[in-house]
Amino acid sequence: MRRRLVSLLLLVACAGPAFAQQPAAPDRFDYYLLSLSWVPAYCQDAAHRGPECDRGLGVALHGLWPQYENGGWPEFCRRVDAVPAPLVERELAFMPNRGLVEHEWEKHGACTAYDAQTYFDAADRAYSMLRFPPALAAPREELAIAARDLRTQIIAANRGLRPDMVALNCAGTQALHEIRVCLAKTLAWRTCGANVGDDCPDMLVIQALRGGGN
Ligand code: U2P
Repeated sequence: MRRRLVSLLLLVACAGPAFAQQPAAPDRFDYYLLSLSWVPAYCQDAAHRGPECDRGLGVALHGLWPQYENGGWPEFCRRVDAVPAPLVERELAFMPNRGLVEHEWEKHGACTAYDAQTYFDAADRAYSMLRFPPALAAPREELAIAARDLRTQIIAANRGLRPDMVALNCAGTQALHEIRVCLAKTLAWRTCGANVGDDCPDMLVIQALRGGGN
């Protein structure tokens, strides 16, 4: 009896807080976080340098992430087949490289009830709904901008989008890394849930585009 109680307590302790990232049954989530990368910021980091850094990408699709209302997200919810090659090629119009397409499907897409085609159709649609403001059009030089002003520009460029639906992510630096937008399962923009917010300083920098631009 005593041993059973100890096992039970261990089980509860290992389960961790409610917002921990953990495998879960697919389609048990509340909303999506659409994550868009500012590619020049990633390419600044030697660890991320790859051929995608010569594609002149600005805002690229990082992923469409299932989220929990109270914070956190499920990940790697089920085993999935590889993304069909033609679909990977199609996604390169939105995403920086093949590895990311596969990774996002395995980690986040697997937590939807969709197959890869339907998941990426949804991700592409969510990406295509957004318009990008002048600050992100094609900066040829590094641009310093107040986070508040960038947010205002993003809202102004997208009718119906509100400040509490958008989070600016600087990955612990001064530089814009990601713009994240919250969406309902229907893909309509919605207010973000817990623990989704800005992590940028008041003044941030937007790194210059290299090459062509998008
Ligand atoms: O933010 C750093 C990395 O954590 C993962 N992340 C973050 C927020 C969230 O809501 N969901 C989530 O998965 C991302 O990991 P990735 O998909 O790149 O493996 C994000 O890059």
